[in-house]
Amino acid sequence: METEATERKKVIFSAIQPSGTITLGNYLGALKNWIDLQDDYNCIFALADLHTITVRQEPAKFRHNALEAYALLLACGIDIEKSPFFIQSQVNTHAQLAWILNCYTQFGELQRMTQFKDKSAKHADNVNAGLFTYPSLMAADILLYQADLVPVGADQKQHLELSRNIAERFNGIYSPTFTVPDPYIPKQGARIMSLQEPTRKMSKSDENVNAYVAVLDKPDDIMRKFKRAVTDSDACVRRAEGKDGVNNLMGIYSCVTGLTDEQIEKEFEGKGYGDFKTAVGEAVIEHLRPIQERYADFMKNKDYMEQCYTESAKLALSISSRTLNKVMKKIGFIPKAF
Ligand code: ATP
Ligand code: LTN
Repeated sequence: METEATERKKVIFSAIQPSGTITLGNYLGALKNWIDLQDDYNCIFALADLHTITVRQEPAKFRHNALEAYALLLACGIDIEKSPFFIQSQVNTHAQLAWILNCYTQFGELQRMTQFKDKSAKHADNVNAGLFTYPSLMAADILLYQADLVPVGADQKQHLELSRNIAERFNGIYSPTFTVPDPYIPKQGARIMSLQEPTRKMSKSDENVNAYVAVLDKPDDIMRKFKRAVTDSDACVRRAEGKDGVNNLMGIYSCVTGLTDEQIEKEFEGKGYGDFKTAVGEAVIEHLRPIQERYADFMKNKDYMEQCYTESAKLALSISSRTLNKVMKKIGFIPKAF
């Protein structure tokens, strides 16, 4: 066996669906962390577009959303020299391993997934088998790269737990094949709430556009949404139980300025919510400005993007094929002779 001179960096895998516009919640809660992880880990990122068709998509819009999400993630700071960032549907091993893992996943396990229950209630007219087996595709995404850690939000924890169970089951039936992934909990985990109903998370599928800020929203719209944000009648900028709206605005302000709660409370001592909301709006606009500019540049340079996702897909295919071949051999499929 070869001994490695330097300790191997841990592998991180994560993905996001191109299912619509990317919100400030997605950015501060997930994407910003991805960017910060790139130096310390071997990161592999993907646009999980196969997952997206569990909900019916209009082809032109779907294509646009995927390209927009790809450009935006590059603009946020994914550096493909460090971290391959590919499009899931372009790497065939994902759908192949997902089928195999479906045969090592129990019906009852999938039935217990809360996201399946929620989404099937929401899209009652299209409760397709893909929506049901979505977690085994997610397990395939992760296990193909032998990921040690997976940064996920609270809503995806149950799916990650299932990925671990599938990996352990397969390893137990055959022999160690998959790394069993752990969730990665960021040091500073931001959970951004709706600007209109601050007890609910900010979500891009909210029917009320004032409830979320999209990373690509125009400055005027961002300011308008913050000015309309729901607060309380206490009229004092401080973090306290029950002040969900203000707590959320403080959280957002802290994420984009790096200020602590105490510093924020001090800055707005004796000032009203009007001043505070304007300051939050301005800080968010300034934080997003360079991202929006880079996004516009990438969208003008589609050839460059094509090069990025193609190179990344080639690399992803070569890494993931090693795992898939191992799996197929263990199960007893006849090896390909071509
Ligand atoms: P949907 O409205 O379709 O549920 P969403 O906006 O909630 O979409 P997802 O695509 O489910 O977003 O999530 C993408 C990533 O962003 C996940 O890692 C998720 O945990 C994170 N995320 C989503 N919303 C928030 C939020 N409000 N605060 C922090 N992180 C979030
Ligand atoms: N299901 C996730 C996106 C996703 C993912 C993954 C996240 C697909 N495959 C693998 C982490 C690891 C979502 O909807 N947020």
